[in-house]
Amino acid sequence: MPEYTIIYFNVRGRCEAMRMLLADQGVEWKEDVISVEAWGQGNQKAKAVFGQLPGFKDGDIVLYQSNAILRHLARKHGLYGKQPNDASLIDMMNDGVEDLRLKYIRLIYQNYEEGKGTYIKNLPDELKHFERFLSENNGGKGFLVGEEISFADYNLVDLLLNHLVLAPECLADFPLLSAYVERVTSRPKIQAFLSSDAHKKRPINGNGKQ
Ligand code: 6SG
Repeated sequence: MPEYTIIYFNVRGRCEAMRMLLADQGVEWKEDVISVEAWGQGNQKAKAVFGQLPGFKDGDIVLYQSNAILRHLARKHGLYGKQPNDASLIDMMNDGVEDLRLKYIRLIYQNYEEGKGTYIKNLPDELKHFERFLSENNGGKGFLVGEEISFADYNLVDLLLNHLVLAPECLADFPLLSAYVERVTSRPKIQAFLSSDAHKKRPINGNGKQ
């Protein structure tokens, strides 16, 4: 019996990074899929701490807030760095990923048609920060922080994969980020997850835009 349950809509959205993390760690989980109709009835929303999903059940606790869930899993599965300052650097990078994710979500849900061109034009100014930070750790040949994968890596790679759908050429001028996405997504368990129906058949976003 899997001890973990993801409670979310049938989208990749704010849960695909945690799914990649769990798959890569060889951990099983259950999906409690909430339909738009069920959500509209309001009971689930009333139960959720901030009236939103995802929720995440781990034994006796139910957590909300996707980044708190990622951090919870990182603490439990050793994905929060090894050296004294690693956790702080990993937090910093994850906050940077969240800032870009919010811009992406705003584009997708609020401004897709009018905003897409400008968003793509400005994307290099967002991505360059990640490219530079990556270059400073082992010449960009490893992970964001330290020598092992962290929850921020899963979160960044998931967001970059979404951007490669939005703008297939967006990493062309970022050799380190391109190689990093390739390296992380070719980890055998991630590759298996990404080629499964559980990933491929789940829409990226809730409104059909991508
Ligand atoms: C939406 O914003 O999925 N939660 C979303 N929407 C429903 O009533 N800071 C936290 C976090 O990091 C943000 C949570 C997030 O966890 S995520 C939520 O709960 C609400 O507010 C994006 C997502 N979208 C899928 C969904 C939302 C709108 C359209 C499709 C559910 C299906 C249709 C309407 C509601 Fe729907």
